[in-house]
Amino acid sequence: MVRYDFSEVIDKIGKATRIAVFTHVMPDGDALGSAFALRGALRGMGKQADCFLEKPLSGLYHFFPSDYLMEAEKAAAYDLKISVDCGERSRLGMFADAFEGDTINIDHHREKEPFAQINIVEEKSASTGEIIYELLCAMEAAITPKIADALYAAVATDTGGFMFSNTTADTHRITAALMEAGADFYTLNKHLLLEKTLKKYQLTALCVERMEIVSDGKIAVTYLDYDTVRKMQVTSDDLDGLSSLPRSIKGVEAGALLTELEAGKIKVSLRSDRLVDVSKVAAAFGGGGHMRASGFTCGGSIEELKQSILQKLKTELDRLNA
Ligand SMILES: [Mn+2]
Repeated sequence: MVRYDFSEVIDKIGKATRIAVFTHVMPDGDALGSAFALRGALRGMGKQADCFLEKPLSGLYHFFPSDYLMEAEKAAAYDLKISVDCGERSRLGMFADAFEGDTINIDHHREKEPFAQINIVEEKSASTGEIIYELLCAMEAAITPKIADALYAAVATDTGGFMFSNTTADTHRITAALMEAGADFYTLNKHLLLEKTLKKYQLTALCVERMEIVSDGKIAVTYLDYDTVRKMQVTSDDLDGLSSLPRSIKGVEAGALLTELEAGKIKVSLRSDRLVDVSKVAAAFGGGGHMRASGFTCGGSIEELKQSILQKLKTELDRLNA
C-alpha cells in the first residue's frame, strides 16, 4: 500500500551512500521502531545507514538493536540525514545542529514549520511507522521479520494497541502485512502493552490510593512526591504510561499526574477524554501540548500545585457546561 508521493525521497536515498537516521529526544516505540526499520531497509539496499540516539536505550525498549551511535560529531559526516517522528528541529536534541545539508523529515505530527529539505508529514497516519512501511513498499525494500517487528512496535505504541481513536482501517491493513512479514506480535504486545513491572503496579496502587476526584467524578488528580520517588527509587522508565491513569477512571473527563523526580521540580501531565482542552490549562502554567495531552514543569509545593490544577480543570469543565 502506497498512498503518499515518495518520489523525491526515493531519488535522494538513491543518490546517497551514507545515511544518518534521527528521531526525537526521549524516543517512544514509534520513534525507535520507525528509525530502526528504516535503517534496516536502507542497509538491505546496500547503504551505509546508522541510527543516532542521545542516550542508551533501557527499560521498555531494550529489545531494539543496541548498535546505534551517540556522538553528535559523527552525525555531520553523513551525506543524507533523515529525521523520523520528530515534530520540530529542537526535538532532535543534541543532533539538531547536525541536521543540515541534504535532509528528509518523515513524521505524522502537526508541524508548525517543516524543518527539512523534503518533508513527508502525514497527520492522517496514526504512527510514523505506517508512513515508513509505505515508503519501504514504494522503494520495493525487503521487509525482513526484524524490520516487521520494529514497525509493529511503532504502530502498536502510537495506537495504544490499536485502541486509540487515531487507529484506521489502513493501520490494520499495514499491521496485517507486518504479521505476514513475520512480526512477532505476541511477544511485542506482551512486552509493550500487557505486562508491567511489579514496581509499576506498586506505583499505580499508590497513585490510585492518593487520587483526588472532584466535579461529580469528572476530574481526577494524583501525584508522586519526591519522598516516594526517593524511597521507591523511581526512574522515568517506571512512569511510562502512568500519566493516563487518572483519565482512565470511568467517568473522568480530565486528569493530571504530578511527579517530582527531582526535589522541587514538579512535572505535570494532563490528559483529557473528549471534552476538556487541557492544552489551555497547560498554557496557563507556561506549558504546551495537544487538546487531549499536554503538560508543563514547575517548582513549588505539590499540594498547592494540585489544588490550583484542580481549580483550572474545573474552570475549563464549567466553561463547557455553561
Ligand atoms: Mn509517533
